[in-house]
Amino acid sequence: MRYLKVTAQDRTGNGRADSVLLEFYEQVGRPGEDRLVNKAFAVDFDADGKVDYKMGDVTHNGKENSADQRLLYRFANNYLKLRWFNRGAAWGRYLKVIAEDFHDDGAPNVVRLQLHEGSGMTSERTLSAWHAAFDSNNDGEIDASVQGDVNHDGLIDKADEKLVRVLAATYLKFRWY
Ligand SMILES: [Ca+2]
Ligand SMILES: [Ca+2]
Ligand SMILES: [Ca+2]
Ligand SMILES: [Ca+2]
Repeated sequence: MRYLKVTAQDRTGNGRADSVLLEFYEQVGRPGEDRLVNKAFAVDFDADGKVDYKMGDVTHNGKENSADQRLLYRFANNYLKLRWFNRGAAWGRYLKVIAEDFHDDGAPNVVRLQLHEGSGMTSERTLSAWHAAFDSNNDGEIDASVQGDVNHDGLIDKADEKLVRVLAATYLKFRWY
């Protein structure tokens, strides 16, 4: 099974995340033995919510080009809106993204976004919140979602739904499943 781990940090201590690290993992063997296969990162130097620098081959085809840059930019900018980051250089808070293919036809039907806090990737105890987006008819477009307060602003509204859908849709374009 493959999954993406996303960790953001507020290294400058201004209360907003300034870096987003994407780690693409493959689950092999026992929990904790997962293999890190690919990495990408984005930096928002001035913490204005718009990524200023980014690097990584998020489509995993061995080439880094404008498609990677565009996807990474979209994903990281939207991730910043979650406000799920670590103060300083800590790693306890992260998002785990998994796509599942119910029909086993190569096209995922659900993208799960699981917010964790604490150590241990597989432990249910570290799960803090989850959201999910669905592509029920296999056309590659998200058509439904289930979410809570995704952007942590105290409200559950259209903005949360939009955020889950764009993160899930972008994740599907990473083709990490
Ligand atoms: Ca910026
Ligand atoms: Ca690429
Ligand atoms: Ca669909
Ligand atoms: Ca909200």
